[in-house]
Amino acid sequence: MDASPLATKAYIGIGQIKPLGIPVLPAAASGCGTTGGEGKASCGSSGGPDDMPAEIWEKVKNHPCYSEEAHHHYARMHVAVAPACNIQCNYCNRKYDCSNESRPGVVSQKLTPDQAVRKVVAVASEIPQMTVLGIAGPGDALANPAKTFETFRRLQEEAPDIKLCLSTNGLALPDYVDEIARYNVDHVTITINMVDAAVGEKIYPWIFWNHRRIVGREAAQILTDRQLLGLEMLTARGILTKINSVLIPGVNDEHLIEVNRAVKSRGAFLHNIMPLISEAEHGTVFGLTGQRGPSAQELKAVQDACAGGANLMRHCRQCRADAVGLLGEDRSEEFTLDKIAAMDIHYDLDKRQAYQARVEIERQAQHAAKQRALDAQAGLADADDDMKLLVAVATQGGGRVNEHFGHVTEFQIYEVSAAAASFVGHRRVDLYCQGGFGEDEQLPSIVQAINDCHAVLVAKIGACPRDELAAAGIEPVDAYVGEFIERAALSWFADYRGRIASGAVVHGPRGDAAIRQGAFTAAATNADAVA
Ligand code: CLF
Ligand code: SF4
Repeated sequence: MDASPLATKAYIGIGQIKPLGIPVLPAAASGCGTTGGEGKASCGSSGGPDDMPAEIWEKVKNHPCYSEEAHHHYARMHVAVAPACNIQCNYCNRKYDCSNESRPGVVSQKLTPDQAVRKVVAVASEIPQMTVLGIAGPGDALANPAKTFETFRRLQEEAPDIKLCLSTNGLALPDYVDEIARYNVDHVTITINMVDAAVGEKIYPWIFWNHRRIVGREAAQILTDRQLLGLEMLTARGILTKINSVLIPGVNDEHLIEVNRAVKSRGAFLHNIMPLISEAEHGTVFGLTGQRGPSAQELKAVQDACAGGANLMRHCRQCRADAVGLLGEDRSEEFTLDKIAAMDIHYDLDKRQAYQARVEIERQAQHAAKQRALDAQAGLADADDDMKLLVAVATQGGGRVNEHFGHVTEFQIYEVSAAAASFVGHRRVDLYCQGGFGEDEQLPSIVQAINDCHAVLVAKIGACPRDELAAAGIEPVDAYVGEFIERAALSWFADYRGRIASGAVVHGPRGDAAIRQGAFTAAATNADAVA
């Protein structure tokens, strides 16, 4: 398991938001495994609008990507109006979605701005907690400026309460910052995989810029210069920026620590380090040349090494360019053009706001209840206990242990010590329960996905998976049904420490875990659905 010695701030939660323009602190020279220690772990953090500038709170509180807590309550959608791209990434095949922002799968339907606006209004009517509209491909939003900005312009008029979000590779960004500001696009994601052209030429074979195709190191140099300039320009205008970086083992893994420093110094609000998705059947250069994606341990090591720099996002689902719904779910099939045409669409702003007010009350109640549960546990920890380990959690929401093992398509992973339990990521798995019976062939891949964990906290688990997990050294735990996750993890940890002390268990390190290729979609409940 990861041996990072200090608590990390795993994600941005309420109360962990820093204003823009904070000075750069030089990262410790020891690189991987170092940590900033700039704040408490997420567990036990209080939070709310009092903890940050009001204008930043307003921008992030309902954005599922910019606030880990918000993603349990609020949804986003993408409209695929941007098919063209102005660069080539070695992890992308033009026949597929942009791998930066989506799992490699063909976009179902490319949309005109007209169709896109109708779709957004339809979704907003049906899903009142949908608060953010993003344009994230399937190519590059700013390589298709007319369609992108026409969509934003119309939406500002027709659905003024929806936040606008844009994702770009950054090459054209400096040319469009004024336009982005004009349409009140609150959030911009730039995919920055390197700040050194020697690294960049291994990722980007060419760019198309100033009417010509440029290759090699020159191309990478122009790209990095444009990305960083665009970031600085957005920061100067107070537009929140998120940097996505694709972790490519052996190419940019340790270099991402430098990327993190570079983007933080330019005011980036959030850094999202994502695993490379690479399979030969995707037809990408990396897929065809056998470039692998990172293991779970490799991903966490780089993320941990960046802790203390720009705030880290760890709940990204690498969603499709036409995704609809909460992160981790995809309801796009409910909103095809045919189905939208048959809908009676009525955009009711009051109804949306009333619904969101109820969501907010529930969210605050959950937050307060969790805080009370954790406060009750405070002070029980042994201050000298520096052991840290990972647990997997089966949850269907509400921040509680409340899902059956067999129904899980995504485990949440928490790092737990005597003092804190922090969300550090998620692991997609194929469903074990297949309509009344357990699919034992799935078990090895599920074990592989959480193989770095010492325990799995579930609401219920059958005898067969229980035995297989135990044989693999992962303790199945169903003693905390309905408990808040952090409290359950801390209680289990205290119990585990007690059993080590009494000799009832022998503690040992865990191994690495595999990251399942491809993002979860609704269809992924069928094992065949995702490549
Ligand atoms: Fe979409 Fe991206 Fe906006 Fe979010 S996604 S354009 S910032 S609304 Fe979010 Fe999806 Fe990860 Fe992107 S989970 S891939 S980070
Ligand atoms: Fe593909 Fe996106 Fe890279 Fe363009 S920026 S090549 S669409 S991954």
